[in-house]
Amino acid sequence: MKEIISQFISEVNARNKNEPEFMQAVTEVAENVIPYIVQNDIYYGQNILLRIAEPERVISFRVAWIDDKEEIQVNRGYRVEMNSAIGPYKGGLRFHPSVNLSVLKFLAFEQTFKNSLTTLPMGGGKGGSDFDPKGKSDTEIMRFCQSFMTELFRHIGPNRDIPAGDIGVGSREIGYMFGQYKRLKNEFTGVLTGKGVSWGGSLIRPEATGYGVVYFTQEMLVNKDNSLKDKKVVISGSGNVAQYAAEKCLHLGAKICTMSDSSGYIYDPEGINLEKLAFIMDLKNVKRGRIIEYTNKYPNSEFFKGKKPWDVPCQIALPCATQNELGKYDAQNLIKNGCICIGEGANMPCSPEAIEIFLKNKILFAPGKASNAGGVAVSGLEMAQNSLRYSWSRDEVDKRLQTIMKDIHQSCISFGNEKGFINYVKGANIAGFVKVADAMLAQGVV
Ligand code: NDP
Ligand code: 2IT
Repeated sequence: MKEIISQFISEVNARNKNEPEFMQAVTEVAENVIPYIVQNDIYYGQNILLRIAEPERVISFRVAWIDDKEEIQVNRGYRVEMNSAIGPYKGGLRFHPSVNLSVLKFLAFEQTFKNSLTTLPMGGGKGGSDFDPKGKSDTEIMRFCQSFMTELFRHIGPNRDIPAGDIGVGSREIGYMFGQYKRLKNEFTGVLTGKGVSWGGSLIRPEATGYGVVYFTQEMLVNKDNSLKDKKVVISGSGNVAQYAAEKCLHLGAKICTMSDSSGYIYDPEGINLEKLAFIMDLKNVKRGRIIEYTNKYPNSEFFKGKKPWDVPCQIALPCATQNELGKYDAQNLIKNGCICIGEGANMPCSPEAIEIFLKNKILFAPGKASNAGGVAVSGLEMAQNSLRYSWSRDEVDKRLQTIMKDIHQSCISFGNEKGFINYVKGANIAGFVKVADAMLAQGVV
């Protein structure tokens, strides 16, 4: 079996040289899915995973725009249309200087499996730009978004490809891009999700990823007759996912010890309560400041420059910032300090070595494609509401989100039960694969 897997990895690697993040994502899936394919005749000999690992289409384009000093800037824009077997391409846009094809292909590949897990009819895609929104004025952001959409608009559509937010893309950027799409097409359609509620957005979409991570984490704990109540939680990030993960943890009676940004993390020994979280939300979403400013407002807290929060003792860890932010030594530290459960809010935040340690130690570990699927799931519900030309209440959307997270948890159990230990990585990979593979087989050689 090892040989079949390594042959497959070499073949994919030969076509995708210098794409380490993409290969990391493909390798993890291959290790779980290839043994399943070998045991199941309908998939065997169809090169089905090889087909899934090849994007249906990759679009790359120039984004020229004028900054506030009237200088011309050039960035690169992308859309990776990975898989449309079960629905139109769906996935976020990331604006960050680290964006390249390897990063977007890993995200689009993960998205294909994640979207399949949601039970909703969405294919996989991802896009973005190496544009750095940090320090840019509001008008610079608007000009960039307009220029980006001036090319992207011809590749997307409500039945073709429906982007949304990701790192560096929130409601402000979605607004500017939606406005430009509407001008270019002269059509008001649900072409993006994460829209404002008064112009086609869904209630709960801003909260959905963070809430979903916590619903999934709670499910894992309940399955072990445990809960989040009174647990110490360490969170990385202080953006959209981290903020609402923190909020839901507080609703469920947990204590939040840390949050972070790319400069370092803050530790509050008294816990970050709802009032302090409101300060962080205002700091990050309105003032667009840095997390260190928390320590000026709350002097009992401490800032650890350039550090990640994984050496802070906790029972639950929720990495909600970015890929590969939690490595082997962090995993060892977490376990040593009493951590029993990890829920990935970000996409691929734990390195393969860290995951191996969690699984070896039989720690509850939720991979992002399962635990952070709540965001895209509510995007799917936003698309459904747009098609109906109708809006559901907050409570209705939240209930549907909870049901979807429970269903994903159940799918992971169905495919990942190893003599009582739930291997959520294996469960999510196989469950996500089956639906996409079945659709592709039914549709001929595609
Ligand atoms: P935001 O842009 O709102 O926040 C990102 C946070 O992560 C910020 O605190 C940012 O710090 C930090 N961060 C970003 N890059 C790095 C880095 N290279 N090193 C350290 N810290 C970093 O993004 P989101 O909260 O939306 O996304 C966070 C993660 O969740 C991503 O992995 C994303 O793919 C994933 N995700 C998002 C979903 C969504 O609906 N938004 C859905 C599912 C997954 P700083 O401000 O200093 O850059
Ligand atoms: O990684 C993700 O699932 C997202 N950034 C959300 C995608 C979406 O289409 O809502």
